[in-house]
Amino acid sequence: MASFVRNTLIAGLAVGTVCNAVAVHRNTSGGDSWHRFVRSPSNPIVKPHSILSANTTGDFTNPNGLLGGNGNPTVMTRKEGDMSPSLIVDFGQDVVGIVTISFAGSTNSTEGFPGLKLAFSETQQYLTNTSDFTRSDNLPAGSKITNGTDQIAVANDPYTWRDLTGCQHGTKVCSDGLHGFRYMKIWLDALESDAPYTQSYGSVSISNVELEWSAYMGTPDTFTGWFECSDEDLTQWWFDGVYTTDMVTDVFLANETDPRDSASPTLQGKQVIFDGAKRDRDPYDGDLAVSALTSYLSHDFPEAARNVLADLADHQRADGWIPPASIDNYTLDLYDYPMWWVVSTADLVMYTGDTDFATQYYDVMKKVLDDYYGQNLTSTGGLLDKENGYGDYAFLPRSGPITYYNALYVHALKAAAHLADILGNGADSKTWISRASEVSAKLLARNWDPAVGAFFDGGPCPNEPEGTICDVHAQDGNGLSVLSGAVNSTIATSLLDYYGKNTSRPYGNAFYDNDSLQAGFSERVYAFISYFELAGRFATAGAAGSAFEEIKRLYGWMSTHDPEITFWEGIGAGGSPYEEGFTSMAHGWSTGIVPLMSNYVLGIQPTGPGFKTWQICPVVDGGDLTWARGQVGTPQGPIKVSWQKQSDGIFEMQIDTPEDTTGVICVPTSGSKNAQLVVDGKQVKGTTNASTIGPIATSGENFKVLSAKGGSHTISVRV
Ligand SMILES: *[C@@H]1O[C@H](CO)[C@@H](O)[C@H](O)[C@H]1NC(C)=O
Ligand SMILES: *[C@@H]1O[C@H](CO)[C@@H](O)[C@H](O)[C@H]1NC(C)=O
Ligand SMILES: *[C@@H]1O[C@H](CO)[C@@H](O)[C@H](O)[C@H]1NC(C)=O
Ligand SMILES: *[C@@H]1O[C@H](CO)[C@@H](O)[C@H](O)[C@H]1NC(C)=O
Ligand SMILES: *[C@@H]1O[C@H](CO)[C@@H](O)[C@H](O)[C@H]1NC(C)=O
Ligand SMILES: *[C@@H]1O[C@H](CO)[C@@H](O)[C@H](O)[C@H]1NC(C)=O
Ligand SMILES: *[C@@H]1O[C@H](CO)[C@@H](O)[C@H](O)[C@H]1NC(C)=O
Ligand SMILES: *[C@@H]1O[C@H](CO)[C@@H](O)[C@H](O)[C@H]1NC(C)=O
Ligand SMILES: *[C@@H]1O[C@H](CO)[C@@H](O)[C@H](O)[C@H]1NC(C)=O
Ligand SMILES: *[C@@H]1O[C@H](CO)[C@@H](O)[C@H](O)[C@H]1NC(C)=O
Ligand SMILES: *[C@@H]1O[C@H](CO)[C@@H](O)[C@H](O)[C@H]1NC(C)=O
Ligand SMILES: CC(=O)N[C@H]1CO[C@H](CO)[C@@H](O)[C@@H]1O
Repeated sequence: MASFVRNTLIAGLAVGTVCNAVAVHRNTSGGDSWHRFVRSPSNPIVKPHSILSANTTGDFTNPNGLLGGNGNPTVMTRKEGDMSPSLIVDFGQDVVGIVTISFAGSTNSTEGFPGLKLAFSETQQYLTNTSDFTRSDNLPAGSKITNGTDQIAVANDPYTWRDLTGCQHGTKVCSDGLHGFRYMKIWLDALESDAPYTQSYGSVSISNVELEWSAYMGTPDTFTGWFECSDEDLTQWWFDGVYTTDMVTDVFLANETDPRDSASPTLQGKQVIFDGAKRDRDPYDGDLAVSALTSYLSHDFPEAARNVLADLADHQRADGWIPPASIDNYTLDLYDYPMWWVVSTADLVMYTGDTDFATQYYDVMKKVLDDYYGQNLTSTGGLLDKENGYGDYAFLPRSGPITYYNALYVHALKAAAHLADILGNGADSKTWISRASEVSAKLLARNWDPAVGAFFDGGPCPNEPEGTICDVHAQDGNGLSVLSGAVNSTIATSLLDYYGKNTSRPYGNAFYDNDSLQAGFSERVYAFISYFELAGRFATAGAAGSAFEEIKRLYGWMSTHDPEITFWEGIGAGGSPYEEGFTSMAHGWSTGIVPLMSNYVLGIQPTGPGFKTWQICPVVDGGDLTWARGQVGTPQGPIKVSWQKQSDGIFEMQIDTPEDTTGVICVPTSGSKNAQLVVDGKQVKGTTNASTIGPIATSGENFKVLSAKGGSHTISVRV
């Protein structure tokens, strides 16, 4: 989210007498030591990594030949009665695009070309004789063009086949086109229904297999922001998160997107950020609340997020509701996503400076907040009340005055109020801020559970009467109540403590503490909704340690389990992909590690549109980091931060910001009252302390807050 410090909190900088500058060892930021963490392929034609030799079966010559390296083709041969020759190509990491196969020729055994079948999977566990998921799987039986494998009739003369969506002969010999996958199984076989165009026997020579990368190519030269720290795992996960979002940043094409009535003439041909690489391949605005931040913080490419937000706003319903995506011709009923549209729109303005967008869609935003949700609020007496029939980010079976919807409403109202201030609509800002505080108070009064010290989810248990409250607590509402500032620091500390203790799993924090709503909920982890809880932890004094600990479980688990590197849509019992093979293993909404490191560990956040004003409030305690450095791109140029803890107990920070900007710098003092600050060689006194910044600004510890003009600053602290 876009957080901000109000003007009144910008402290004066009292410059004291020049004192003997403390000797420090500078570790200047810059350089390209981070290049080695970048995961993107370096060429849009991607070569496979290897053949899984243990999994090759049947009659083969030179199975590695199709890797293109040794000059001779791979030849697979099958005679009647033989088992099918089959091999598995491993691209080494999840990839997305159009597979091409160069054939050196084929031989018929009787009549007709030999057939090949292809099955794709992101994991070996779900790589069988059908793909873990393919486009036809999202179509009703009558409209599928495949039953889960792609088919090829291999011609006799050499040629290169491209995996396009469609059929070689009418409705026969069909393939589903673009795939997101790591593993591809190839075997010599034919569907009976593809006769007479293919047969299960003969011989096929393959000289090369490649992938035409279709998504954003995030090579080192495209990075306007980066991150590096003393813990190489955290550094690598930052780049893995970027790669995951790169994989879902792509052109919207009707034949490559979710086939469930998503093809939209207003999106066709435009860059968008999809939800997942394999599926659903539709751009959702709720997902952008994380994936767009990752995009802004890594590459200067805001058009993909902007296209999605504009298109969904252009499809606003008369009552103010905004569709979550183009699926079902813009009619999928999600209750929470219009609020995420507001939050994501505020992020767009704050990160990219696109105030024209805010002006153009201001009335849309007002209608969402005042008409769609505002009317509901009036009729319920003060809290948003979801009816059954509407879904949300996880299609949860819950209704009533749920904590999540109300905490998210507070979050959206505050983001909108900030935009209203920026555009000079002070009256709206006042209305929204005051509504946010009324909802916050009512939420605490109705849904707080003093027995455990956290919010109830807020709705009834299944088959219980309306108005009763089920004894379950959820991550979404609790996390957002902190991040939105709906609760004070005492309440925040209490609920974060309960939630961490009661839902900790080896692969993250579960999104419910109990299975009363649905079996398995207390074993399920969403990195998406975990992001808001984690950001809440970084923003709460004393809770940063629990954020680092949770991050290590969550991102550590995904990065070490197949397909590795990319971050999953959801994690189920035992740390498995939560919807088995259907699960997307590269989902942009799970890349919260990127904003967490850039916004909290480097501490760089916009406080005005396009970082014209900024805050730099790094969280340096709570984990085991000794240094961190990196940058965030802004329309005025990069903001660079580098901090390090010296062995002699001195903390040093170098900051480089564009000349025509201003901001506040929070200098961490680890709670010391006698901290000595030296700024650009002069001893200074900070005049504000962190407790006055409020929970959205961040804090993992105590700070001295300085106001600063753009330029380079070196700050050192002896505590
Ligand atoms: C300075 O940065 C490099 C990374 O390039 C790192 O290896 C080194 O440990 C850092 N030194 C200090 C004192 O933080
Ligand atoms: C899968 O394909 C392999 C070889 O291509 C074949 O031997 C095996 O019987 C098939 N398995 C199933 C369950 O159809
Ligand atoms: C192989 O079968 C195809 C399709 O029936 C046919 O067009 C082609 O001529 C055959 N090739 C040979 C060498 O017989
Ligand atoms: C490949 O072979 C290995 C070793 O036998 C096995 O563990 C793995 O499950 C196989 N993978 C697939 C996709 O069949
Ligand atoms: C899928 O399999 C079913 C059952 O064998 C068959 O009726 C249907 O035609 C197949 N569809 C396609 C597209 O191959
Ligand atoms: C989808 O259609 C476009 C033309 O609109 C074409 O360029 C592209 O290759 C097609 N993709 C697939 C996977 O067939
Ligand atoms: C989608 O909805 C719009 C507006 O209701 C309608 O005009 C259009 O024909 C629909 N498109 C499809 C493919 O059904
Ligand atoms: C809004 O409030 C009314 C109560 O008047 C309730 O019946 C309805 O289900 C609420 N939710 C929606 C999405 O309209
Ligand atoms: C936070 O709010 C609770 C409940 O209203 C109150 O009891 C507590 O004193 C407050 N704490 C602070 C630090 O304001
Ligand atoms: C959920 O709560 C019920 C009672 O409130 C309890 O019996 C049950 O063990 C809890 N289940 C889990 C998975 O925590
Ligand atoms: C700093 O915070 C403490 C704790 O809230 C407060 O008592 C003190 O007055 C604050 N100091 C300043 C200078 O604002
Ligand atoms: C696993 C775990 O920590 N369970 C706790 C959940 O919360 C209840 C109520 O506070 C405790 O009694 C459980 O021990």
